[in-house]
Amino acid sequence: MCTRSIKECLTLQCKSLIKHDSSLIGLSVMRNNYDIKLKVNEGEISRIIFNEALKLFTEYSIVDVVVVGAGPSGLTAAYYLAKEGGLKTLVLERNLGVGGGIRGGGMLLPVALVEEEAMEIVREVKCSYSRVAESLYAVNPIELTCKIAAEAISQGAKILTGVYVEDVIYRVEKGKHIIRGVVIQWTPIIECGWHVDPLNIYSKAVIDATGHEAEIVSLVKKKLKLNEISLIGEKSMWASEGERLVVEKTGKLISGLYVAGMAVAEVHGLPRMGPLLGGMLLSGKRVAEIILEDLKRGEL
Ligand code: 48H
Repeated sequence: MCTRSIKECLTLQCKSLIKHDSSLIGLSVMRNNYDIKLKVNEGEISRIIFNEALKLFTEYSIVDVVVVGAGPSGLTAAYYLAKEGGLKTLVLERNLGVGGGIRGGGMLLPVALVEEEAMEIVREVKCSYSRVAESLYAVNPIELTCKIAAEAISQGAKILTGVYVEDVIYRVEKGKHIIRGVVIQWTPIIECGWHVDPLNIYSKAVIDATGHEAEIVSLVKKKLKLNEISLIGEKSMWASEGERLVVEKTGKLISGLYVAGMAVAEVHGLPRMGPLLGGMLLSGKRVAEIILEDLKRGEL
């Protein structure tokens, strides 16, 4: 008489079936892949994290370019700086995720529009799109910004989130101000209002890609009292002019300080354009190109 329970008999039968039926061997292999066996203890997990992070922070405390803001313009700039120039590029973002203001598409509808002129970038990062009007394409802004971020990282750029840029490093040479990096703090420290002294990232160039606020330009103007920097303030909606001018006016403000994306509109008093992305992408690409030219000319 069989002393096994029905459940035990069924389990045994299934096991022998998996063993003998070759069509089920794949299934048995798949089952094994779910069987995680962690070979380190909890303390070792922390030690590895500390070591890896320390390597990153040590290597990236001196870089070629700091990009402040991981919105569409900052991410695109980082992608081209790393890809075209092989520059040591660090993106600093105060939020926990990347994508900036465009993550919410148009009024939280998950769609943004890109003009033909910027579609090369969309195609290069292998983002999906659909043609919606003449020379105009619809994209999912989360897919696009995540793909630009992933490609920027693949090209060697680093992105740190939860890091707030609260000041800049500067020098004065022959009466001219030069920006030489940024002063950083963890965002939660800023948010809870504690006074904790910050740390610094030294760089040849800093890009203000902080969007509507133009935070870096505005703090440079205020703290260093630089009259040559204008901060006119963004104008109301005029989509086509906003898109055209934001790319045209992208560039250097003073030695070491560059501006891209919506921050350009804030600085130069340009119209806004709503959920259009062509201007942001091309502004990011253009600022990378300008920095690479300045480097080649020995101006950085
Ligand atoms: C660290 C900071 C700091 C700081 C800000 O707003 P963004 O998406 O900026 P852009 O210029 O790449 O793109 C603008 C676009 O999203 C947009 O808003 C458009 C097209 N609007 C048109 C319209 O009509 O309204 O990203 C800027 C990023 C954000 O993620 C901020 O969190 C970050 O910069 N940031 N990061 N330190 N001090 N200040």
